[in-house]
Amino acid sequence: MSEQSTPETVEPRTESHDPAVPAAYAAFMREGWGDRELDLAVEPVAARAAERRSKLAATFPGDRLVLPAGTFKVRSYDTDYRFRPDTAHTYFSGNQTSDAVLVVDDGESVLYARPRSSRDTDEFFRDRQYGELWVGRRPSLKEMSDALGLEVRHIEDLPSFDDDRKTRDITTDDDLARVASELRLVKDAWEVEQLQEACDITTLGFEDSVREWDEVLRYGERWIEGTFFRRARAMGNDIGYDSIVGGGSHATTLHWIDNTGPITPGTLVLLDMGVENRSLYTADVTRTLPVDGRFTSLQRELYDLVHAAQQAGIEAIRPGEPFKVAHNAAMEVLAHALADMKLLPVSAEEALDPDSRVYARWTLHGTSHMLGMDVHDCGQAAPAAYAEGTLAEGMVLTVEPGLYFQEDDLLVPEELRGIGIRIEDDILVTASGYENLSSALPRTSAEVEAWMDEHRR
Ligand SMILES: [Mn+2]
Repeated sequence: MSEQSTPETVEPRTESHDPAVPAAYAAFMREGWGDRELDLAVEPVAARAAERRSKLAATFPGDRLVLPAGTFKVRSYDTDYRFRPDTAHTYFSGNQTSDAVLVVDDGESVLYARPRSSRDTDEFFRDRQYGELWVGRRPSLKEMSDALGLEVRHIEDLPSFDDDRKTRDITTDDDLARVASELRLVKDAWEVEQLQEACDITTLGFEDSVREWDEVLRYGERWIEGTFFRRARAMGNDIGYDSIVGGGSHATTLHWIDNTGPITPGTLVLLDMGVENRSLYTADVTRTLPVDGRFTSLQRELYDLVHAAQQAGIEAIRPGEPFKVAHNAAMEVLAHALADMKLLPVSAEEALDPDSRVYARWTLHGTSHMLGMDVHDCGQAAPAAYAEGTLAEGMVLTVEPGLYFQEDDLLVPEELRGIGIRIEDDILVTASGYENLSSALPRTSAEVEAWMDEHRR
């Protein structure tokens, strides 16, 4: 299974401005290189990935299952985004390199992968996408096999699978995508450690942002986005999703990822940011901070309402409860609060009727989603296993209620317009209840103020 025998079947990916490569240069480049194949130890994820593949194969006996990692996506012309493998591919293989395809064939697994460039072709010194001298060394087939505990073959040897056997490709087969999602619903102890690490690095990223508050005031939302990203790259793999930095009324835009606005004294700033760790597990945390370090009395009143709703949602979590239990508990609090504020056109009870939901004009979204290697994890699970299902020990979900008063909402008093507040934590379902994995960040209004005092220079 040596890649040395692979024929030169693909033209190197070059650019029109690259200098010519005369035969003499090409020939000279191909000789005189030492072989530096590494001895790699098996990675911790390998045994788990093998167990996961067994479960997956057992669900589809006799079928051939195909799970691609995906490839680079163009940002503009010949500039690509940083590669991040498909979650299901990595969950079932452990592999994080691009362009690989995991094939589980009646229980036997092979990873077809693109290895380091051989020195028998021009790829290693001419190819801008995969060439070792351009983008760095990819692992060899043997290195990948050793690290992942899997048989690994060259991607160019991937068969066409045009026989009579049933082949399911996860990118087109809904049943395979569904089962792959459902198998990820319950996290094992190692996965919980990964999520805890992601939350801990996320905490540092939030602290970094507050520590640089003078720069935040000078440069606005962009500074927080950049500051958090620096921590994510330094200690994790990346951010798990585009950071949402909503200063002032931008906080009422649920997925404000432009992050181009100012941070203005007297207002709030909503930060929804999560680090993806190097095993690709992500946190998803939101805090809403007073720019001045102190909430105004109105801001505090609204903040405390959202906190009370979140607390009710978190405390409702235990195994056997419906997935929606946190949402329902939080909405109960917020609907009554909105009724007390005389904003609802009907009573809180009437508004909470599933056929009404008029209170949601100001709460907008559900409070919870599963969390794991995807920020919206397990999204292809059947409703019966997820949104309509029950919580089980080992599941990790967010609880993130919010109140949003749009700038142009004529149905609320002027003083509320342009205020958005969300508080979000990452909650592990334990045998007896729950554990908050992101509890290192402050949540009550008093704790938030003390924490800002502590970290602001
Ligand atoms: Mn979330």
